Parts: sequence; C-alpha cells; structure tokens
Amino acid sequence: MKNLSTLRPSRRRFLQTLGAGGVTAAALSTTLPGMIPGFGRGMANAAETVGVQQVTAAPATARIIPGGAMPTPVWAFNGTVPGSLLRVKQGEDVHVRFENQLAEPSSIHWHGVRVPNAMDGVPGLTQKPVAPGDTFDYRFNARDAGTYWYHPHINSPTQLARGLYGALIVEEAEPLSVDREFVWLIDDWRLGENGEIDPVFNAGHDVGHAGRLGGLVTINGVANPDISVRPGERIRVRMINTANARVFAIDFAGLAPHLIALDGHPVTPHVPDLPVFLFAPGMRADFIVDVPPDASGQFSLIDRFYDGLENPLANLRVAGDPVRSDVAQTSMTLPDNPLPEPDLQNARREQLLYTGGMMGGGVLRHLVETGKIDAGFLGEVRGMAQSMMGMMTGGGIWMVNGRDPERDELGPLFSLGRGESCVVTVTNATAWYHPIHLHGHAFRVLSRNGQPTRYQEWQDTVLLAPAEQAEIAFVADNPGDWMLHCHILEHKFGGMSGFIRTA
Ligand SMILES: [Cu+2]
Repeated sequence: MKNLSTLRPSRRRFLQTLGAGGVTAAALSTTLPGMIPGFGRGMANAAETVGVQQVTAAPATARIIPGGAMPTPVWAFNGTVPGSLLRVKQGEDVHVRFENQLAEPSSIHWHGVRVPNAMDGVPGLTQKPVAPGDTFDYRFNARDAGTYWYHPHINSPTQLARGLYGALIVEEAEPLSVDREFVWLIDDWRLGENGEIDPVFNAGHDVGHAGRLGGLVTINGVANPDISVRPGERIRVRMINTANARVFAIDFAGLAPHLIALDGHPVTPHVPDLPVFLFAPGMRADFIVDVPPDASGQFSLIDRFYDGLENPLANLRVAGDPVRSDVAQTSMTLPDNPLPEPDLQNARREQLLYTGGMMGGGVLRHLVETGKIDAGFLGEVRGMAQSMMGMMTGGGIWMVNGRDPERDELGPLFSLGRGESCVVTVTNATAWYHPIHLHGHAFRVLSRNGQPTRYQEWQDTVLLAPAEQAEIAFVADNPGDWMLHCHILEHKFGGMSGFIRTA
C-alpha cells in the first residue's frame, strides 16, 4: 500500500477552515431497513435502555470488505461493528455491565459524557483494567443530550482499530421534528493482503506522522453505502469519527446541510461556509439535511482531505414521492445542555504547547518569531525538556510543554480548584493536525489564532491545524483526574497525552 501518512493534506480547500467556528457542510444517511444488506448492522438492537445494558467485548467477524468477499476478523462490542447503539433519554440513569471476553485487558470510556471520574474508563488513572473474563459496572446520569460514543481506553490504537466502538445517543426531552434520523460511525481500516486487519500497530512512521491511516473507509461498517432518501425529506444525521487517525474533509455534494450540534452540544444552526467540513477523530457533528423537494438522482458524499486521494463516503439516492412540496420549516434549534459557564474575568490561565513529530521545527520557530509563544513560557518548557532528556524511554516523539506525559510520571499537566474557571491557550507547534480531547468536561472554543469564534461552540475535542492556536474555556466542576490528549491514537501513544486534576 502507498504510504498515505506522509501525504500532505489539501491546502486549497480548507486552509483556514477552522477559522470561524468550524467548517462545513453536511450530511448524511442511514438506510431504509433492508435496503442495503448489512447497512444497519449494529443498529438493530437500538431499543430503549431498560435496566442494565450488557456490553461485551469479544472477537467476532464483520463483512467490511466491499463485495462481501470474505469476513474480516474483528474485535467487537456485542458482536457487531459498530457495537450496540445505546439510546437513552436525557436525565436517565445509565447502567452498563461491561464484560471483557478479549484475551487482553480492556475498559469502556464514554467519550464526551460528563461522567463521575470513577466511571471514565481510563485504566491506570480512574480504574483498574478490566481483566479477561471480568466485568465492570458503569453507572452515570445522562445529564447532557447529544451524540456521544464509547470505546476502550487501554491499548487504544489496537482495540479501536480492530473495531471496538459504538454510539451513545442521549435524546432531548423533546426531540427535533425530523422525518428520519441517521447515526453514522465513520471509520477507516488498514487491511492486510488477505483482508485481515493489519496487525502492526503503533508503527514508528505512523506515530511520527499522521497516525494509522487506512485505505478503506466505512460508515457503520459498510464502504460507500447506497442510502435511499425521499425528495423533501428532512433528516438528522449524527456523525461520529471513530477512526484512529483519519481526518475527513467532507464534501456534501451541494446539500448544504445545517450544523446543529458539535460534540453533542447545540450550536446556533448554520450552514458552514467552507466547501468541506473538517471532521477529526473523536469529534461528533449533528446536521440537518434537507433533501430538495425537486431533487432527483443522487448526492455522493466524498472525503477530500487529501488531493487526489478522495474517499467515497456514501451515496444518497433520491427515490419515491416527495415528502413535502417545500423545504421543511420546523425549528432546528436544540435546547442548551446544563453546562457551567466559565467566568472569563477571573479564570486561571494555562498553556498547552504541543511540539515534535516530523518537520515540526520550522513551525515552532515561526510561532516563536511571530510572538505567538510567550518567551518566558518557552524558557520553562525548554528547561523541562532538557531535564527530561535523560529520562526518555523510547516515547517522546511528541511533547506537551516539553514533557512526555504518557511515560514521565510527573503528575498532572496542571491542577484546578473545584469550580474554578480556566482558560487554556492550546498551541499546535507541529506540522500536523491534532484533535485535542478533554475528558469529563465540555469547553467553549473562544478563539482561533486570536480571532473570536463566531459561535463560541462547546466541544470536547478541538481540532488544531498546523501552527494553529486556540483558546478554550471551561469550569472544573467535575472532581478527579481527567485525560487531556490527542485523539489521533498513535500521537497519544507517542507522547501527546497527559491529564489534569480537579480538586
Ligand atoms: Cu495528534
């Protein structure tokens, strides 16, 4: 296979893409029952959660190779990729009994959900690993509505790449009025010659470049599915990027959907003004797609992140009688979640500086020369980096404030008082994209490259382009130790890791 991870992303389409509140366009799909064999896999058991929900991780097979030539051995939650769709109502108590039938330790992390610390699923930080044959009960209240997901948080580059992920949907008390709803888990698979999942994980080249990119993109385990839609239909599409490393630049084929939520939380509904929507690992995006009442033919959604290496995502085939004669006019505005508003005047200020990887030196130099990185802070970081040199144990491809938090055992990146507001300046002084994910909280993205964001969106995973700097703000209202790491899993492995401590 070509070495995809050395390629540079398309610049012309989204050079400043992340600028004002995100990007995009939109949309999505799912399918009518039975229309695409297997397309609904993993969605079949989407029943309301009642009592204890069992989620078991175990080896399985999945037909992800186009044409159904042969089943691929995978690891799966409840036997399917994606795993069972968990759907609850906002405010509901969730109780999941996780059983590990793998041959190695595992866990479940509830990505984006503001759970109690002991339920966060991070072995070594919030719980013991769940050993083979053991169970662990996860209990939390689903206080925020939105689109979330679950996956292991140990040996993640391997366990996610092998298929361990599923969606958690928390419904609003009053769901939006739409004709249908799709839940799309978008993945990227690196397969070997015989269709097996390439068993080499954390390869040095992947760690230092763009991560483990694959050559087969699927939605809900199906490559480029055909999905039937009707003229005039209004569809809510909940998208989740479950890939280890692939950032998608989604071209919505002129559908111009409205973005209504990011990382589960409502944003002012708007049609993103860039030609593609940048969608990084760990992120979620909810769109309202209105199929034009006079549409015919098909809308082919395409990933355009790399020029010349486009990935087909899905074909929305228009068929049937129009649902309505004009575009639906019902509200697209979601009710706010009960998130604490940071006090920006009195907030503690922290900095996170990401460096390293291939070709990062020039970016760091540029940011220093242009004053984006404070000289005093850089001095502290350099001192720390030097004191680290003797301790390096093979990681340290990437650094966070001069540290390798994945290995250095120097404790939290920073600590906060309970209820304290914090503004963090996050600087990507590398030549690569990084989606930075904070556990247990949502933060507002206040600015990018010094410019206020248009929508001040709440996120738990903020994508930073090379040389980009963002300010995020949150209230440390959830006590415990919380991971703060790059969601390109090979980057985390290589040092883009760490945690913060809330008293
Ligand atoms: Cu990264």
